[in-house]
Amino acid sequence: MKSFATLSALTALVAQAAAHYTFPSLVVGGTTTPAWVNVRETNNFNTQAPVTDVTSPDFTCYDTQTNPTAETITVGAGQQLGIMSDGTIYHPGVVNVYMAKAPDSDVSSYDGSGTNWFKVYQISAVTDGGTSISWPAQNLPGVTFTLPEALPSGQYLVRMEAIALHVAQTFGGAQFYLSCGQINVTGGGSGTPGPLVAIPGVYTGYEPGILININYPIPANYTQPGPVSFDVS
Ligand SMILES: *[C@@H]1O[C@H](CO)[C@@H](O)[C@H](O)[C@H]1NC(C)=O
Ligand SMILES: *[C@@H]1O[C@H](CO)[C@@H](O)[C@H](O)[C@H]1NC(C)=O
Ligand SMILES: [Cu+2]
Repeated sequence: MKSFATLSALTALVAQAAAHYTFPSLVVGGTTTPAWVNVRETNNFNTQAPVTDVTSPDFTCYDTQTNPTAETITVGAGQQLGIMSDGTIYHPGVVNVYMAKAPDSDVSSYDGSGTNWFKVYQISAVTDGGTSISWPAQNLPGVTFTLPEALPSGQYLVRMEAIALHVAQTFGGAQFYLSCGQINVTGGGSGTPGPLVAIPGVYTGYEPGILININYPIPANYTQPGPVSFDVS
């Protein structure tokens, strides 16, 4: 009896580990950085458990217990930046990447507070009026995007957010897998990034793209959570 219970617990753990993920690495100049060097170590670094409360202090960078120190890596504006998981983005859902410029220009001492965040990249759902819905981010190992050329030079937090929607039909059911990297943007432009939001604050949890039954009825359309991306033009 006892060993059966232990085995069940173990099986559940393994299934959970396979299903969850973290985002511990960046990709700069084609090289993937080691885990938790340029990304702040998150509370779930060994459980991979998601954040489900969009108002929690952990919704910013999920690092309230790890007290992390990360190194800042330099990337040119207009260059590609990747953010990699420790497996794949296993669950159906969508991705947002936000950035925030360190107010005192030193990102290592910036906790991400304030209305400083703007979106730079997203991967949404593909819908066709209710016959099917698909999730282009699902099963990707990570994401890669181009840093806007108009981005002013300086130090930024880069926050990866993968929203898993497989049990999002009840409030608090959406699972947020997130982490923050530290980058030093060089050769930047003179754009004014925006619209700016605070994190937490950007979502209530009641958005149609967060509180959603993705299975039935098949959603006819999908509204990506958060502001529009910073216009790179
Ligand atoms: C950011 O890049 C500038 C320009 O190359 C450099 O002078 C500075 O030391 C870098 N800062 C960090 C924290 O990497
Ligand atoms: C689909 O569009 C309607 C009308 O704009 C909107 O009310 C609804 O919230 C959208 N559904 C989703 C899942 O975004
Ligand atoms: Cu999972």
